[in-house]
Amino acid sequence: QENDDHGKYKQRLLVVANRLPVSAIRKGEDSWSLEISAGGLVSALLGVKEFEARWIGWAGVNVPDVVGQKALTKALAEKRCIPVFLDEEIVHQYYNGYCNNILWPLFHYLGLPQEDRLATTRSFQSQFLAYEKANQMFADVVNQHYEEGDVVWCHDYHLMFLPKCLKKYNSKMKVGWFLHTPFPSSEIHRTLPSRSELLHSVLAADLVGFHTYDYARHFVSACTRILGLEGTPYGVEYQGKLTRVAAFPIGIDSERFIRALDLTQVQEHMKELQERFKGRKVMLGVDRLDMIKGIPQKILAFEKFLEENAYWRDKVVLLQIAVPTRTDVPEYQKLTSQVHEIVGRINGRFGSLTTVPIHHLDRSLDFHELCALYAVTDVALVTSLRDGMNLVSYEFVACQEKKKGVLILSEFAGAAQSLGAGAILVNPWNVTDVATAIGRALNMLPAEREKRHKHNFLHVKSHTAQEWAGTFVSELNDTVIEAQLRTRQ
Ligand code: ADQ
Repeated sequence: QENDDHGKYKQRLLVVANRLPVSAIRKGEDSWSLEISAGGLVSALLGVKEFEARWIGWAGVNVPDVVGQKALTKALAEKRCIPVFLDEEIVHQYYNGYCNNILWPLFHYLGLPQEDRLATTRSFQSQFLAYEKANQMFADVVNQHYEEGDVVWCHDYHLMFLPKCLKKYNSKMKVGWFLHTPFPSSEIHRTLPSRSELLHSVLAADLVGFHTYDYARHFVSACTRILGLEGTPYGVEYQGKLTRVAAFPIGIDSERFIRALDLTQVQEHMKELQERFKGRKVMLGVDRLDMIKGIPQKILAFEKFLEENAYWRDKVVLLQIAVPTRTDVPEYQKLTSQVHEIVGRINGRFGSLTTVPIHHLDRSLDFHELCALYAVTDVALVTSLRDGMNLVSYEFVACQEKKKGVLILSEFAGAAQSLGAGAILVNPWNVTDVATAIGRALNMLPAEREKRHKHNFLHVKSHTAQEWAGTFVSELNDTVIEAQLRTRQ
């Protein structure tokens, strides 16, 4: 076990998430290459120095043979990662099915997929059983590696069943659960056939966390209305104890972005971009290609803006970077072609032989390219139809200390609660509203831009990912101590 700077043992933190923070590529029968994927959660936990963190999760690959599993387990151990092996059928039913086809759209208020609503209803039961089974497999691995005093932090909608499985193994285990998506209104949650099972299981945790106070309130009211339990300002009374429910808004590792702007590679990318788009204002969208991000709505609003503002047609460009995800799901394939079609039409309508108004890229950018792009942008457009928080808006603000560009932000992103005062808030479903906001942002005077940027920059700088993770874990420790004191009284 590790010591901290004062020679004290560091508390162990088991972070349980569907995916490990590494991608594994098989090189031979018993050899693997691993690449760390730098997500928000990874950098958040890297910054938490007072705990010794280990990750438990699925490596994203099917490894049917024992030799391969042993070799991968060994390779991952060096990165402090512990794998959960899921076979193809479980992945299909649990991950693609229950998680991505049912919980994801429902938690974002999009309902069940339109075309196969009946098919989904029919396959619901088997997918839910696979979900329970997968969660039990995660619990088995956690239990094998758990040591007394460890803190177990479960993440996201994939693992709502986990707290209950863990507490069955050991009621003294300190268990926290955090949701990265919105928790919808209880009227929406009520439509889920497995609504009660999921709530009961999450309530088995000691601490339940959300990005915003609204999501926490929705959760408590679902417990009150669906399970008939008593909600208090601190949480929910459940089986003789209080399950603490609270908001823990995530942040980013802002210093990493700020520092990157001084790197030579980033400066070079910036120069190239400035040269390329000289004389034009740059508008930017960076999203995973997902229906919750409102990409078609954003592009249609930009079209409306160009339609009504002939003056701007050759003076502004929209760069939309959309990294494809869940590419094997038909709904996502449809979204990709829909976006391509709209972009093609608008470029045909407003482009010339030498320029087009929209540059759309279907790929991921590396960190340095991304920072350069954020830094040269005049107006960032985040038009999520729903979004737990939205870190892109934070990253943009962190990179704008020089330019003081404007953020147009959906009122349905969790980030609207923290960056709302500095951003122009919009309803992404209303293209006229977004088109008007684009005009306002492009014409905004420097003094107003500066004032708005300052507000958001202070927030992004002071509410970091590291602080988020540290606060959650210490609150979990405190919650358990308080509960023990209460039982002793
Ligand atoms: P996501 O839905 O993935 O996260 P977001 O919070 O915006 O959404 O984070 C996306 C991350 O991916 C950002 O760090 C961004 O830089 C990166 N990214 C996106 N497109 C990219 C591209 N084309 N190239 C390179 N990088 C790209 C979920 C929830 C969010 C919540 C987070 C964290 O849906 O609401 O904010 O988890 O809790």
